[in-house]
Amino acid sequence: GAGEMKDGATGGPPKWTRPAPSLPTDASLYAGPFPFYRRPSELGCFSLDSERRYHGDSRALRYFAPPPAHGSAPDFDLREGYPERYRPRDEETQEGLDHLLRWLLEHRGQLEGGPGWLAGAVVTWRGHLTKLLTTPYELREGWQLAASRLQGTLYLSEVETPAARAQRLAHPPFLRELMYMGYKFEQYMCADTPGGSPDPSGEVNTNVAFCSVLRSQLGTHPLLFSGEVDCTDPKAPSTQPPACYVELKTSKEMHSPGQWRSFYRHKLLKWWAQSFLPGVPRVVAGFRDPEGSVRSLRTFPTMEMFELIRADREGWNPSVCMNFCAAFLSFAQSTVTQDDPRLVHLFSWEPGGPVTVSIHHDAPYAFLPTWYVDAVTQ
Ligand code: 0WD
Ligand code: CA
Repeated sequence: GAGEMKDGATGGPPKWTRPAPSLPTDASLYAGPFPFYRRPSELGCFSLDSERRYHGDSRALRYFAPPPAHGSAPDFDLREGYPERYRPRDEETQEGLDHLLRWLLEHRGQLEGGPGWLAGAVVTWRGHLTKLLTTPYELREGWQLAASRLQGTLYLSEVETPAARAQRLAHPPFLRELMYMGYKFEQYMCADTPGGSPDPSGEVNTNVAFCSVLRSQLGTHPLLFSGEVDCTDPKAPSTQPPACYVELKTSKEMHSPGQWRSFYRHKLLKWWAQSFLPGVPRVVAGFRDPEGSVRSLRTFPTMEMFELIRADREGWNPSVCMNFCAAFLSFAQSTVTQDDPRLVHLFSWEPGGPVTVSIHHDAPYAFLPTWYVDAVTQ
């Protein structure tokens, strides 16, 4: 683009310098028709076990086992077992894209889309894309995404911001318990076998994860991403993933229209973005009372969430989310021009400002592991 005129304080001739590239995030700039988004298809999956070891199969997949629909109201004590039966994942271990890269290394020879498909794609976690989708509406938490290009493919890996790290280390005990409660809800709602019954007597170990690997495309950007899936519904109309997957959430019970409004404006946006990306068709929410017991369940079909906020002038719009994400991917693709796994373009965003870029070499920002780089470059 055109340069910016810089007037030297010492006088003399004006110098033309290139403005630092940045991307605005104002929602008003991204209104307009919903962009092309290819129906997500599952390419494969992997599991992480109770010691966070990788397995190239679905052993960690659980089965949706809700209480009978016409029975009595649920009464799931989400605090039960805390803290003695809680095995939280070590969050100091920054895994970056490692598990996804391991899957990719083992499957890159059999990818659909034809030769060269991967070279034109963006590879990342679903959770990173969720943050991009919600950016035009986010007022509190910024993010940083590290980007590197290798053999054409653009890899995006989140970097914990200093503010997020400080917040995590200062987590008050009640927040740790609240995190536990989310996982405990999964234990009340899932069985280990299709048609089995939940067993809430065991440990809650958040090292365990089942991850789906998906292919999609946003606008002109082919995508390969992976996301953690809570469970599959053996009774779903379609048993074909991702249509059989169910996302589980907990939230506070609501009592007034104002509380529902606020829930639709803020939480439902995040739930929609997270499940829409991989094509997970429904979110089942458990609403907990002040004592931490789930007293009611409600299913939110992903494709119906926007209806709940459409009439709200201060609500969110899926088109804005997707158009912004597409604009970010174009911005990243045109910013990262060099193919070099040791070069990192760090995209940073804080609420109220634009996305900015800084350039780094090697540690601590480089995130593509040598075992991966060496294997794909031979
Ligand atoms: O290294 C990193 N910077 C990150 C790693 C950031 C985000 C996620 N991850 C890991 C997760 O642990 C997970 O195994 O990547 C895997 C897949 O992530 P995703 O599906 O892309 O992440 P996201 O959509 O943000 O979260 C999905 C679920 C969460 O469900 P809820 O209902 O809470 O949104 O993954 C779980 C959690 O169940 N999860 C985590 N579990 C343990 N530790 C974490 C975490 N830090 N983050 C998400
Ligand atoms: Ca969940």
